[in-house]
Amino acid sequence: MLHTDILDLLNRQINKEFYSAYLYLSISHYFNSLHLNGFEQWTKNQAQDELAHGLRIYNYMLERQAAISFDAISSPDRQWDSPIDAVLEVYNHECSITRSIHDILKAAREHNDYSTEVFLHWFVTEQIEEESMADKVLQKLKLIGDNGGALLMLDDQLQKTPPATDMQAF
Ligand code: OFO
Repeated sequence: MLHTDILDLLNRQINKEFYSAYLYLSISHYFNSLHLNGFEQWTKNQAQDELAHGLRIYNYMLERQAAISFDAISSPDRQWDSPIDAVLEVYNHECSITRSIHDILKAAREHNDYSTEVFLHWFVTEQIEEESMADKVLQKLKLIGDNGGALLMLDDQLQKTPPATDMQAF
């Protein structure tokens, strides 16, 4: 039986993961409007990954016979001033998700919930990757500045990024 603190945090995390999917999809839509199809594909793949993250927690909670709540998912922004602003939002968002995962891990430790602690290890590792990828794109955009040709080259590179694989587990 999950402690009520853990139950609440995991339910909130499902909501955050689905919000993340919404956010990535909204950013993907923004990139579509700019005809930056590599950025569009990258963020669409990320949206799929986020759905898989939410489902991963959902399945864990089912296994633990925990009560699952389905709270409303907030609307993400729909417009950004520039590609760099959109990617900065991705990066900041991933950092906030990392903090959120760490908070659940901390609570699991406080309540001696070893199962949840082990379950969360996958997410801790995943967040390193998510932050790092967003940061790499962000740093490249900073270097690119107003150089349209270089932006198209990065777009092309992102087009070749392999699709999300997390979803395959479900
Ligand atoms: Fe679920 O990792 Fe991004 O937000």
